[in-house]
Amino acid sequence: MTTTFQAIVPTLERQAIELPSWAFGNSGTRFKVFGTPGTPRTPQEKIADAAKVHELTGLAPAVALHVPWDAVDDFAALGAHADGLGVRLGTINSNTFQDADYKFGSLTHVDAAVRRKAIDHHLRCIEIMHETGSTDLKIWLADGTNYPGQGSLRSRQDRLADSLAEIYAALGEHQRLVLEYKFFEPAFYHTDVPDWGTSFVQVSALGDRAFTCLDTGHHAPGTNIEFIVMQLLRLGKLGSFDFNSRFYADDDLIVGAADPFQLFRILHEVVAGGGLDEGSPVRFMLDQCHNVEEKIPAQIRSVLNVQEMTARALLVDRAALATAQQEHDVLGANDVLMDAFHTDVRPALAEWRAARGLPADPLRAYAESGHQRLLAEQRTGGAQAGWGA
Ligand code: PSV
Ligand code: MN
Ligand code: MN
Repeated sequence: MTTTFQAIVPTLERQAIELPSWAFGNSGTRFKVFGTPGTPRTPQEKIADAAKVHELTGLAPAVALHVPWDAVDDFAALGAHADGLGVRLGTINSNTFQDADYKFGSLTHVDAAVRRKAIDHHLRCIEIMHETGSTDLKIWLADGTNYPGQGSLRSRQDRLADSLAEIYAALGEHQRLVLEYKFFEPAFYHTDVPDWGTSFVQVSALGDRAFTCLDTGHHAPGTNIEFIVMQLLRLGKLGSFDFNSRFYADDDLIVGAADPFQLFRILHEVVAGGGLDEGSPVRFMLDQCHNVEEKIPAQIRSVLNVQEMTARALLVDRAALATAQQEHDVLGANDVLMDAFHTDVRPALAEWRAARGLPADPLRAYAESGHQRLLAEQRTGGAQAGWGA
């Protein structure tokens, strides 16, 4: 291995992973939402929990909000609250899937009045972005149908394009739109933005400040996600990641928990495609919902997992890999990748953290701090995350 840990430190120093506010609320399945003591009751408390993750890891300087799950009267004041805690407000996620009017779609709906309402919701999100200084509007649509013939696939796509164009036109100069895709759920026959290709087609029609968001849990089992990462980077349209992991469907589990090797392969393509270079358009975010585990340690575990796999991906000996590929050295090329994947970077990262005044072991520091106990005593009647709320 010719790349040293020292050589990758400048890139690691730049790494920032945005946390979703909804990860800190109680969430669950359609069977049961189990409460966890100490769960935040307000957006302010969710931000405080996210700030704790940043304080212990130095990795998570921003918190993504979900509108209207994070409803406050004064978003500028919420931004000031975040600043005071050492973090900032990040991506604004819109929500067009819980209002009864959206039963048959939102931005794709056949009825112009419903489309108007959904577009107006996004225009309100853009106003909020101006108040919070957020740069990204993330759109994930639940739109789709359950049965063949239920809707016109093509007309829905045309209406989506028109709705997105109106939203895009309202963006400020420094704001971006990222369109997330998901192959099914809650619609089961078709989803209006099911795959990266559809997202790519739609955002390409909008302009330079529209990108695709890749949620790692939103693909059919067996999909080669790192190939999609490579392709979107190659096309300059990878705007952001929603990291999480899954065993079956959109499980939203701790990133790197189900398939650490896949996370490594994804980050290898990110590094190879310049996604971690200065000025790269790629933003990193978690999109997780913790059902039974404590939320703050779960987010700490997740950002550390992303950092560990990033370090391993950065350690890939790219010159040796290029030579092996050129020479059709199949096993040699694979060895170069696997050498990096099998490198235990945890001791070096712990040392590096300590040198920056961070706890060498953030999870242990959190457990020993007694913070969770304190939260459980202080907070009663914690709020549920948006799902099922
Ligand atoms: C629904 O699948 C989802 O998990 C999407 O991934 C969004 O990013 C998230 O909810 C928040 O709206
Ligand atoms: Mn997502
Ligand atoms: Mn999802």
